[in-house]
Amino acid sequence: MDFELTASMMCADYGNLEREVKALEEGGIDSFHIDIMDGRYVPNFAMSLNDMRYIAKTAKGPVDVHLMIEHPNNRIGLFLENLRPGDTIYIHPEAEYHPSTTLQFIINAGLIPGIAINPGTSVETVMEMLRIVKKVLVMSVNPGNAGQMYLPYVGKKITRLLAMKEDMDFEIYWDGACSAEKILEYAPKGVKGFVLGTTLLFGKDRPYGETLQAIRELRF
Ligand code: S6P
Ligand code: MG
Repeated sequence: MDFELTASMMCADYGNLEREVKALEEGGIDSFHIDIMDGRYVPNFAMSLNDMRYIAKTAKGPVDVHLMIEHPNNRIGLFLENLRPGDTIYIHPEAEYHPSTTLQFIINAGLIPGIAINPGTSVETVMEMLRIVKKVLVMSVNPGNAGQMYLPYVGKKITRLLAMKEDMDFEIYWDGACSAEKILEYAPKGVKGFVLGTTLLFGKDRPYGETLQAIRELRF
């Protein structure tokens, strides 16, 4: 089955970032998920612009930058100039007055435009942006922290988005509390990728390669 696995790097060992990137790549990760927070849009700080720069430069594969910041439009250039075609930037539409302008900057820079949809954000409020973006990151936890519980009401929204994705030409990615059970349930339905954090990948005393292989070998 064709699905992507992305490592949530805010859950990685910061003391050994280079080793972490290498171990994940050798273990078969498809891409790196970089959570950028400003302490305002969400009540936390995670990775910084410099962390993103370092990982984007060190990694062979693509990076997905998840901006949990107010008014990303004001700062989008800082991210665009440090990324490459094939990399993705997700913004939260409710964090910007004119999110379609920000998305257009991302498109013009040759990167992949995405939106992240909070558990409490409905499909209706982002409908027009679904026509612009290539990726939709569905948050199954409230944004701001790793290690949270899955919010079951998000499942209905994923089902709706799955029914729209062909016509509107976007792919769906899962972010938050991603377990093997969720991959087993949602990969066959058409969710394209899964962000792996503390639930499945990090802090397990198990080599990343083994975990990733076990996920690829899940019996659907
Ligand atoms: C949350 C962030 C996510 C987390 C991820 C961690 O604000 O956007 O990307 O890092 O959810 O995974 P887990 O398995 O610890 O929830
Ligand atoms: Mg994220």
